[in-house]
Amino acid sequence: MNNNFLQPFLSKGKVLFLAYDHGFEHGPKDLIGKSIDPEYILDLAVKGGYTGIILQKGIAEKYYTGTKYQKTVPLILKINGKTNISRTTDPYSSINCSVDYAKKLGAKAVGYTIYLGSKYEKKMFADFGKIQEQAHQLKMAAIAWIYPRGSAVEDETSPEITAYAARIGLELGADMIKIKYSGSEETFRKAVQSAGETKVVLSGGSKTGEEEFLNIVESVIKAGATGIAVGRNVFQHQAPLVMTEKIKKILFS
Ligand code: FBP
Repeated sequence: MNNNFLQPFLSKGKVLFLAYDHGFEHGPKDLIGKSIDPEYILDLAVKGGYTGIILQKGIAEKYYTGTKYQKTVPLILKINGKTNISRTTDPYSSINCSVDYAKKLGAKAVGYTIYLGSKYEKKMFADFGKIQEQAHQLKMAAIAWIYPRGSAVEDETSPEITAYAARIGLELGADMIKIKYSGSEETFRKAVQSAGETKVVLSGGSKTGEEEFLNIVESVIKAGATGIAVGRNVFQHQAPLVMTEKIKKILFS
């Protein structure tokens, strides 16, 4: 069964997502300068030509739904979240929004994080199983953030575990997965192959040097990724729109 649920996010067959759930996941310390203001980020998404924005429920309700932004940038509603205050070795990120409500807020996709290898992975697989079916019934895409993490995981970004994460995405029926960089174009290609018909996007990661980040973007696109979801490497950059243009040049040319 093939579907077209990712269509609203595609531009020339690629996606460029602006991730903005860091206030929840990491706290306001990540939201340097103007990026503390959700409107500033939504303006950046519009001006930068992002093909999707990732928000938690409260920000969508107060700044996105029914506004000019809703007409311009499609929403991926992140429906689970956890903080980094309770630093448990085996993470679980609880659901705080239903798929139904995400649809009401205008989302075209829902996002859900699975911590592969956590002792709670079975609960996350069960959650995502239901979420994926509900999303498809409502003609929305189901996007899985798949981050290997927990006491059983020695190296969260090893080539083997990254390819395994990608395969889990395919087998769970995710339309798209968001995974971390595995260290090289060759190993990322293996992950893309493992994901089969499930589309793969890079999860940006913490702020690095500009050239280093652009090299990673280039390598994942060459490896067959559909695009990237970026947060800190753009909104913590001194010139976010300039950085956005550099990323777009790699992605869309
Ligand atoms: P970045 O591009 O800033 O890394 O954002 C991607 C993202 O997945 C966010 O959606 C999320 O807040 C964060 O990374 C979680 O990263 P981690 O759990 O590794 O701290």
